[in-house]
Amino acid sequence: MLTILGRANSVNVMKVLWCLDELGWPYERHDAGMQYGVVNTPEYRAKNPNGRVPTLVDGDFVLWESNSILRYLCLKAGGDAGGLYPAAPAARASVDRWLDWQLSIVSPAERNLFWGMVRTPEDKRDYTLIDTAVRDMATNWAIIEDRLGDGRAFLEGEHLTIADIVLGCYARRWFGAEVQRPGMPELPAMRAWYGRLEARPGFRTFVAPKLF
Ligand SMILES: N[C@@H](CCC(=O)N[C@@H](CS)C(=O)NCC(=O)O)C(=O)O
Repeated sequence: MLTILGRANSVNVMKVLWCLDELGWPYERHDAGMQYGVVNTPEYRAKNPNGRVPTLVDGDFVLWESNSILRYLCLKAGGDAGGLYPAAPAARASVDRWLDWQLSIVSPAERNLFWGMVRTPEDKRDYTLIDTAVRDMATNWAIIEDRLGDGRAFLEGEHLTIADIVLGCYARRWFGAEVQRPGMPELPAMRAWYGRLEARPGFRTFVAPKLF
């Protein structure tokens, strides 16, 4: 049995739960992180020295970094993981590029928007930081808008891949009522793609619920 350690309201845990849902695999999840603690215990740190979530435990194998966990699950599924992770080198690298982009560009740019609007009381918010994040993310989402502008259904073509799962979790935060700010651009192709993600049961169960 696979075990996921991590609170369900973490964007990085959401990715993994949605991917497991797409694969249709059973697993256990145990709360850890933020209000649940656990991550600073010696037992947890022995598994994940960063004290972050998620951590995957698969028998004797322990893995941290959510995007690496997604890749591992798909490799374990074999082949192209039902289309989630294409096997041909160029197609796979193309998916991987979006995962790396999320980690290197999107996540740092988006952090102050999410933390400012969702995890900070209104009277303590720094709207300069929040609106800088809005502008930076508008630049990033313009790349996605352009990518989807040729009418493709998903980021890598006609099939959902783990690139859509990873960026779909951040799109949920962007489109959510919780973070709306003046000056957010219309992104019609991205909204249509987002509508296709909302139709996935794994998205509805693990990603759509109210942010907190
Ligand atoms: N790059 C890591 C980031 C992990 C991370 O920062 N997780 C956050 C939650 S999204 C965390 O553990 N925060 C501290 C906590 O929950 O206690 C990954 O993708 O797994």
